[in-house]
Parts: sequence; structure tokens; C-alpha cells
Amino acid sequence: MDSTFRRTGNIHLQDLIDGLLSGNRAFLSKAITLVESKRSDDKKLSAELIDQILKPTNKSFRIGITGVPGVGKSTFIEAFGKMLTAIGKKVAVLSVDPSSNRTKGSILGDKTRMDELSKDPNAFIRPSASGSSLGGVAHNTREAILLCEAAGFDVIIIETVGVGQSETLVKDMVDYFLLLMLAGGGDELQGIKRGIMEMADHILINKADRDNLKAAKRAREDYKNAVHLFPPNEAAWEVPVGLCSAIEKTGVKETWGEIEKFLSQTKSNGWFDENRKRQALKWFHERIQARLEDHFYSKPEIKQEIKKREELISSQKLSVRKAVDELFKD
Ligand SMILES: Nc1nc2c(ncn2[C@@H]2O[C@H](COP(=O)(O)OP(=O)(O)OP(=O)(O)O)[C@@H](O)[C@H]2O)c(=O)[nH]1
Ligand SMILES: [Mg+2]
Repeated sequence: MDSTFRRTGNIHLQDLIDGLLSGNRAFLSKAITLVESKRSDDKKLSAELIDQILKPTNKSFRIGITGVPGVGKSTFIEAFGKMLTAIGKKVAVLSVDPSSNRTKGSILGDKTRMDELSKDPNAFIRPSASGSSLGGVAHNTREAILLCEAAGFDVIIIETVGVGQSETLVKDMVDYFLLLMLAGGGDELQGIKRGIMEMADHILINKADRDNLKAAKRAREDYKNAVHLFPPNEAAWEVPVGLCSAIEKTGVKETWGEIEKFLSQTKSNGWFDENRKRQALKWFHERIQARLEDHFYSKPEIKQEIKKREELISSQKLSVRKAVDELFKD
């Protein structure tokens, strides 16, 4: 039994590729597991896999969705995803979750929140990318996006929690960045930084239903005013501020309407392609940096050399500059 056979879950790489390209979701799952693997023989196979499925495609559309925990991202994706499959789209949902303390429970919770979508034959849901660092998670997610596209999914949704650096990572891998907000929380309370609002291509106030509707309408006016003060974005896109209720499924079609407008505008003004090109180049350089770092720190002698110098630096017997020069001497 060759190692290729064993490491792809008892199927040959070529069969995995054929299954993936035919849109088989079980094969897609296996392929994502393979690219997430840290084993060096798996990494070789993954590289081959990615290389073989990579063909230029402009067919797909990648949407990032963020917002504080509990804002309703998963519930929204369920409603939005079902609406998309109903109009004939194939939808893949991936999630980026930088918090390592998230339990299996909430992943199960997500599955139930996306209950209908997860049963839909035209949808694929992958709860969480794994990785030892945020950069690793981002890398795995980017490759998972490529695999989903190769499997024929035309809308790829990436859900991420609105806390910390993960927004920037997701922004760099999507065509459209949707920020879900709540009415009445106030920006500080919602933990959403101005920088994240500025990154958004669309602000959507969720839970605009029942007793909350009035407050949501007021919040929409506030956010509209705020958005006007932001510097214009490179896409020359006027950021819409909308209302929705993921539970009552209102504002969902309208959201897709805005996205279609964005698509046609940015495909004709060139931003869509330009943005993807820039993202690919940025990814390329990030990977070079990660590789250099791995290469350096994995040298067996380097740990000790670093430790020695850490002590000298702490006791002010060695300058940081000299220490670094010494480490890179040869
Ligand atoms: N009233 C109302 N409740 C909603 C709406 N959308 C979501 N909820 C509720 O809000 C809670 C959180 O929803 P989720 O979809 O899990 O939120 P999330 O943003 O995915 O949360 P995390 O994945 O934990 O960050 C659930 O109890 C939902 O039922 C909505 O439009 N209206
Ligand atoms: Mg969620």
C-alpha cells in the first residue's frame, strides 16, 4: 500500500481529485482535512492536490461575515444560504475561529442553527478551520476556499467572530465583507472597532424584529451617518446600511440584491479582479515569511542559541541588534 493511498483516507489522490471535481461533498471534506494536516507527507500531497485543481475561475464569489458573538451570524447564514440555494446557487460555508477555547458544544450549536442548510444537497458546511496560529488558520481557509470552488460551489461564505485580528485575515480572502451589528448596544458595548466598520462593504443590523424594530431603524440612521464620514473605499462602492431579521428572514433577499449590485459594479470598474490579484500576491508573501520563520526556528541548534542570548539581553549584557547579528552570522 503506497503512502498516497493511506494518507488520503484509503483513496488514491487521483480519485480524490476526480471526486472533488465532480462536486462530491464527502470528497471535498476529505480534501480539506488533507490540506489542514500538519504531517509533512500530507503537505506534499496537499501541494499536489492544490496544484492539480487550480484553474482560473471567476465564477465564484467569496463573502466574509463578521459580528460579535451572538449577533446572529449563523442564523443569518442559514436564511441567506437557503435563499441562495433556492435560486440555484451552490453554497459553501467555512468558519474561521481564532479562539482556541471554543468547545465542541458550540460547533454542534452551529450545526443546529444551520440545520436546514446542512441538509441541503446544494450546501456544504465546514464548522472550523484548525491551525496552530492565526496565520495557519488563514492559510488553511484560503486553500479550503479553492477546494470548494473546484467542487463547483459558487458562493463561499466565511463566518468569523468579530473579536480581534481575524477580520483582517478574512477581509484579505473575500470579495465582499459583511458586518452584522445590533441596535442599541453602542459601539463599545458591541466590541466592534471603528477599523472593522471601515473594512465593511455592507453593514446589516440584525434582529430588526419584534420589540427591537424601532431601535434598529434608529441605529440604521446612526450608522448611515457614520459611514458617510469614512474615507471612500477603493472599490468606489457606497456602503449600504440595511436591516434584517435572520429569524424572520426579512432583509435577506435585499442583502443579496445589494451584493449583486456590488458584483456588477466592481466587475465593470475592474476592482473585483484587481482585489483578487492583490490578495493572491499578499498571500504569496505571507507564505514566504511563514516558511522563512519555520525554517529558522526549526533548526535544532537555534533554540539554545536564542535562549543563551535571551538571558544576556535580559541582564543588559548584550544588545538586541548584536544578538540578531550573531544569530544570522553565517
Ligand atoms: N430576535 C432575533 N433573534 C435572533 C436573530 N438572529 C439570531 N437570533 C438569536 O440570537 C442567538 C445567537 O445567534 P447565532 O446565529 O448563534 O449568533 P452567532 O453570531 O453565529 O454567534 P457565534 O457563532 O457564537 O459568534 C440565537 O439564540 C438566535 O436564535 C434575529 O434576527 N432576531
Ligand atoms: Mg455562529
